[in-house]
Amino acid sequence: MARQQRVVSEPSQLHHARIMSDDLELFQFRYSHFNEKVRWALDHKALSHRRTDLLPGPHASTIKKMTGQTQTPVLRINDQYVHDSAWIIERLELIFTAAPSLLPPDDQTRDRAREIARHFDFVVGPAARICAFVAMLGKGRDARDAQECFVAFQALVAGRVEVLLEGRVGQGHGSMVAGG
Ligand SMILES: N[C@@H](CCC(=O)N[C@@H](CS)C(=O)NCC(=O)O)C(=O)O
Repeated sequence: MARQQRVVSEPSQLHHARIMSDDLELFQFRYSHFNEKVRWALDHKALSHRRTDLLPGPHASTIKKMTGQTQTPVLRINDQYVHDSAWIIERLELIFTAAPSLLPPDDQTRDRAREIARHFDFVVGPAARICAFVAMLGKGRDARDAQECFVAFQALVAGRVEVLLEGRVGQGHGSMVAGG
């Protein structure tokens, strides 16, 4: 059975009554950059939510019943299921307007932010995954491959991360504490 974990936010961080009354549950893989992006988004907006870990493989039938497809992350907002990290972020922006914004206010900068997000989703994220696999599986000659891989990866990230962190999001799996 999937292990459930609850994220606890300080009441002072919760921005308005709507946030308090909404029931949010993230169905996630713990080790996935798409899932991490949504965890960061929820952290940034200080939205209290529960995280349910799924095991890759058996996850498919659970997620398919909710969304008609098999990819995580999926966010349940009350009785609605939203999948795709980009759509989840757009939805959070639409609903939780009083919480800190995830996207810049003007259209042009917003589009640029979405473009950067796509770059991380489809270029930087998969490159990081390959580096991790090379480093985990490699020995001897492959250790040099891992070094080269990280150098190439750094070039992909250069100049694009400054705006992201600013100390406002959790690291790793966010501010998660064990719970039921
Ligand atoms: N475009 C999607 C991609 C999500 C994705 O690729 N999720 C992977 C984990 S990294 C997944 O759940 N794969 C399992 C599957 O496809 O059944 C998003 O941004 O959420």
